[in-house]
Parts: sequence; C-alpha cells; structure tokens
Amino acid sequence: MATTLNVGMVGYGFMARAHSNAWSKVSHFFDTGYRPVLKAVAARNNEKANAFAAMWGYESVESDWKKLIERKDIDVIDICTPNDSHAEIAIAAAKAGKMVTCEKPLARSTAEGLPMVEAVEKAGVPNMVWYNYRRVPAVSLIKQVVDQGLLGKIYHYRAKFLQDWTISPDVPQGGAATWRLDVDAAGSGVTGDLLAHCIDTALWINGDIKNLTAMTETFVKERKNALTGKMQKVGIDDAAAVLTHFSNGSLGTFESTRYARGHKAAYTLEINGENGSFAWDLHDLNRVSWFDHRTPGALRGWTSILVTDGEHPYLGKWWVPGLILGYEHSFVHQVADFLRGLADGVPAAPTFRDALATTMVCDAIINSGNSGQWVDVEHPDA
Ligand code: SOE
Repeated sequence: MATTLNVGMVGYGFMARAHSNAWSKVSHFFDTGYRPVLKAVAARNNEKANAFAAMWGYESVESDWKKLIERKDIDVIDICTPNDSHAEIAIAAAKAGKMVTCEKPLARSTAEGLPMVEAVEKAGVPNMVWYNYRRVPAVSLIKQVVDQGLLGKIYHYRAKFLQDWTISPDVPQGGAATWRLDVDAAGSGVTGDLLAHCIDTALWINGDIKNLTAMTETFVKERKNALTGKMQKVGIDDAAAVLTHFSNGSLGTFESTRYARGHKAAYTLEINGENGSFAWDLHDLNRVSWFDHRTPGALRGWTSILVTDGEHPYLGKWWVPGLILGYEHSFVHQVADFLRGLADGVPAAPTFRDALATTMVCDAIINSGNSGQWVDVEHPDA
C-alpha cells in the first residue's frame, strides 16, 4: 500500500496548474511507494482559490498560507507564488516540519536564498526546487551520456531562452499577471525567470561556472504599475547575454530575452566535446541531435534520435515505444523523482542548496551587467 502524501498548494496561477497536474498524475504511472493527494490550496483571492480547487479537485481552501502550514494533515507545502514570497513561506513551512517544494527561482537573490537553505537543512525536511527542464527525457539522456564520458573533453556549452511577450511598452508591471516585470516581486527579469533554467541545466550537465561577464539591457525604461496605474521606472533586465568559464575548462555562452520577436519559449542548448556533440530544442523536445565523431568518415554526420524508447529516461513508465511526451511530463518526472527520493532517502535534485548555485550565477550576471566587469561566481558550501 502506497503512503499518502497530502499536498498543500500555495497559489493558483500557471505554475500551480503545472504542479497540480504532476502531483495528481504521478502515482498512475510511477510506482514510488507514495500517493500524493491534493489536500488544500491557499490563496488570498477566495473566488479564484475556490475555482482552482474545484478545477483540480483540492479538498479544501485556505485564505492564508499560514493556516495551511499550521494544518496537521498537510505533509508537503508547494510554493507557486511570485518570487518575493518564496522565502517567507519556505522558512515558515520548514520550521513547522513540512516538506517544501518551491517553484524556480529559489529566491530573488543569494542573500534571500541562503536562509531558505539553512531553514530546510536545520529542520531536516525534504526540499526541492522545480527546475523542470532537466526532466525532459531528451535532456536527461544528454546528462547520462555526458556523465559516461562519451563526449570526451567538453569545449563548449551554449544555451538560449527567447520570448517576445514584453515588447509593447503598454504591458504593465506588477499585479497578478505581470509581476515578472516588477523587480520588487521578481528580483530580476529574464535572468531569474528564463536564463535560470539554462543555468540550472548547464550546471547539472557541465558542472560549476567559475566566472562570467554579462551584458544586460532594459529596453523599456518605464511601465505603468498594474496596481497603482502610475508610471514607474522598470528595474528588471529585459535581455541578457553572458560569457562564462566552466570549472572543467569549457566556455559557455548564454542568451535570454523577452524581445526576440517571433519566439514564445525558444529554449535551445548545445554541448560540444572532443568526440561528439548534442543539440536540443524545446520545440522538438522528444528529439536530440547527436554527432559522433568516432563513426567512420563516410557515415559520420548529425543523427536525430527520437527519445521515445522504453530504455530512454522515464519513457518506460508511459505508453508504448514511439509515443511522444510533452512539457507537462517534465513536472510529473520531477515529482516522481521527489517521491523516489523520499522512499530511498536520497534527496531529489535540485535541492534548495543545489538551486542556490543557480541563484548565485544569476546574481553574478546581474552584477556583471551593472558593472561591465568579469565577476567570480560564488558556490554554495557543501
Ligand atoms: C515565463 O513566461 C515562463 O512562464 C517562466 O516563468 C517559466 O519558468 C518558463 O518555463 C516558461 O516561461
């Protein structure tokens, strides 16, 4: 019999939907020894919280996340609120002995993230940050093959995450829909929101970043505040271009923007080693392109691998070989790993401490963008 794990969700937005879908699907496909139950959702807006609870099957609603944390029947607090409330909720949840999962980025800054790491570690509660793209099977496959050493020495890692939804100066900042444009709520712009995904995957596959230099830009300098209606200076980075040195000697190039007209969520990555290369594109997420230099000359070339076989990461648990997966499955895989981690006593990555490393890189990007200097990247102590 699987152990019940009661989920207390904080928030009702887009990410709360992605997470709720994952919690509710996981035990139908992955046998982890745990069965999550959508127990309660907390949000200030009662009407929206009730509608969300009805849509997803949450058993009850709280108007204050503090009440959710006080409840004895909640095992895990899942934080899907804007970035400025992650720390307060996570620290309170950890002190109450709850497991905590938090939407990315961990926090608005390293200074804010460090006490979160300390709180979950002091309380000894399982914790995880939702960097979901690691769990796209094709990306997990790249990680497996790089770990096996098949690429040999790594020379380059490059990634981009491009969008175009903030080009109009009429898009406001602040408020429920556009808090990502408000520096107080978000901490940073594309760096913490989009580039953080690229950095998380890069650190996971290619190891630590030593130092970096970044160019950041804010194209629209003033936007209306959605709550006050007043024009207000924009404090976020609209675009970032970054050069890095990895500790393994390879060079990294990263780019992120919300001003790449025509692109909605164009996350691409490539890694080049002495024996081969991998390239992946979110818009064709079930495929990975692979170049193997050891193949005899006349047959050597880029191969497109359809990552839909039973032996590929996570695939054996879904349908029959050849059938494809999508964005939402990456979240299901993340929950499956979290639950397996509980069963095995091996924490699923990225833990809060792992995710602090990404926040440290993001801080270095913002600092370098402001100063125009190369910046050494801090690393969380083990
Ligand atoms: C921003 O538009 C956003 O929703 C990010 O916040 C998510 O993390 C990313 O996966 C998709 O884009």
